Amino acid sequence: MRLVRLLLALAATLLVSPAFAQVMPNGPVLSAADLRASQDLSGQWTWSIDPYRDGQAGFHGGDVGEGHRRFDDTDVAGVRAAKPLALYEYDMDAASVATLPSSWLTHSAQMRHYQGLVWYQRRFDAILDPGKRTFLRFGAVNYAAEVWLNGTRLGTHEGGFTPFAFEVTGLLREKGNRLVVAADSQRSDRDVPPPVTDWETYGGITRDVRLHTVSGTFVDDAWVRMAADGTIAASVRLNGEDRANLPVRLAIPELGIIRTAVAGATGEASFRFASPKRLVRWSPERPRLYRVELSAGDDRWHDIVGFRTVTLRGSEILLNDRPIFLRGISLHEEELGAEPSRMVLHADAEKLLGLAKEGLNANFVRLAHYPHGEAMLRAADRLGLIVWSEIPVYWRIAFDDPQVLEKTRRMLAEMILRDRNRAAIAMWSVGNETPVSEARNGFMVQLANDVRQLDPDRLVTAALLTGREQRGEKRVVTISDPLADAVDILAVNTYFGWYGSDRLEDIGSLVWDLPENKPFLFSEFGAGAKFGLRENGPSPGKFTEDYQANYYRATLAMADEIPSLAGMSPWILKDFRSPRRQLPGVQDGWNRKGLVSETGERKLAFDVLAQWYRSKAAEAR
Ligand code: GCB
Repeated sequence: MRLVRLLLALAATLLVSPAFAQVMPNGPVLSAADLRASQDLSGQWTWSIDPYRDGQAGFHGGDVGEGHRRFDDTDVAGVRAAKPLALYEYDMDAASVATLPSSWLTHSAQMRHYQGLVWYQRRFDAILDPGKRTFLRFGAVNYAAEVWLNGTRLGTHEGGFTPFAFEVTGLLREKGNRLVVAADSQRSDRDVPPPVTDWETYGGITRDVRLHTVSGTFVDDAWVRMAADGTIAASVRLNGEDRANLPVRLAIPELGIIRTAVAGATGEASFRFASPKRLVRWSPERPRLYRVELSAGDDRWHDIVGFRTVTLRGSEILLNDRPIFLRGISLHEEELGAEPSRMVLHADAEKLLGLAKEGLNANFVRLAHYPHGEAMLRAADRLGLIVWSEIPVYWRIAFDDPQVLEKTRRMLAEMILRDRNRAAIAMWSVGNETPVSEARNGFMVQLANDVRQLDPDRLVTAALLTGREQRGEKRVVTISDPLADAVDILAVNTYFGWYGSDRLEDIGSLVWDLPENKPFLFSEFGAGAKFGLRENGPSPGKFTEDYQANYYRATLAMADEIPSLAGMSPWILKDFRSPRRQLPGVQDGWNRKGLVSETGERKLAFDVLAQWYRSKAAEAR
């Protein structure tokens, strides 16, 4: 028995030890894939629902090519013309057409609330390039995907917000390739996020699908950054048979930098050098970006990268060695408009982030509650917004299941590997409001350790849990979460005056008792308001713009009294779809805590926060 206990204890230490093997993406990384030349497979796809999932197995069995298997490379109309008795109960070539990427929610009225399996098919021609390798990369498929090309199964991916790729060299033909994707939005309590969240599940192929043709050996993973000590560093991993001992050249033309390193036996090369004097560091005021180029063999890679440091000094966050107060706002990945479809293209991202930056005087965004698309991260880099990026470890997930931990670690790695060249990102969050238990603590500490391994120059955070206690006359709020020890930045969501029975006039007297050695953020606070619902008078009711504005005034007054407060990201920029919010005439399927409505009209509280941020910005100058 003692031995068993000992072994269990050992297993537990291994589980949270940083030395424990990193979980990595299953396929290639394809860093900065969005800047590589590619064949864009966006556009017209056919789709077909499959609520009973029999398109996967096919229940007729029997003759090859007959039945239900929607991934088969079969010209159904052709076979039926030649064999009138052949039985098919699908024809992907003749199915309805939709323009991707986009969630299926807007494909037709019937799809608005569909959850389950949908088949998608894209036919395309390809240029075959002997000697080169081709990868099929998906920006995101929500929630799970299984993929076939010309009848060959390429594999699966789980997790609705991170990219994945398959090598398809040798599987393509010049004409009429048939790419089939089974996209399944159904989640169980073993999935991440769990089935119930406070946002819309936008099922489907929600980000770009592209074919990348690269040379036999190519730059797969390239991490270029300014390290915390101010030096410039790059870590490169080549993929391909000729990778060993291959020279890798790094250039930053605008800075006159050219360096060469030779890859080791497994294709890894690294660079580290002092930052040149004339380098302009990235900041919200001056979001300077540089083109960074790598070449290895025949491969040419580039990314557009900013250089800055993010460090801590006690309870202060330092950007480029200077304290910064994070004037933030949270947002979901949902475009402005009455019928969003999680189709956040560059213009949509710029509109949303422009509202934050220009409208609110923000310098920070919390991209909740999952990794947003590359368009959003690129826009944050360009516009100068510091980013909190997170994985959908939300509320209660199956913390005691090792397989859930494994897939969550993979999601975390996929997020970090995709985005670690984005200067905008200052911190990775490992979760939101997860209820404390032994299993959860170990799970979350493992994630925090993974972040430190994959990206030691950034900060780790999570939205933690608070507790409240009466100490004499004082009503005290504390952080009642053991995860506080494992993160660099303490953050909590607070809704006093919205949820619970506190009156707005009382929240100013709450005392926050916080550890002084770490910065503290309000990762959320907010109140619902329906745009246009006004109630002047001494005590406006909930869901009025007036109540929301008063709530912001009271919460900001409380914030003014917290010395270690290093920033905030109130909840939320824009009203967002949430199926659990159904108060008729007020919510109608929307979480109304936006500072603007779903179509962008500003509520009163927008100006309250904008003014407060304006004075914060003035103080900092
Ligand atoms: C929270 C959650 C967020 C919800 C929000 C709300 O604490 O983190 O996802 O949408 O509260 O509106 O209740």
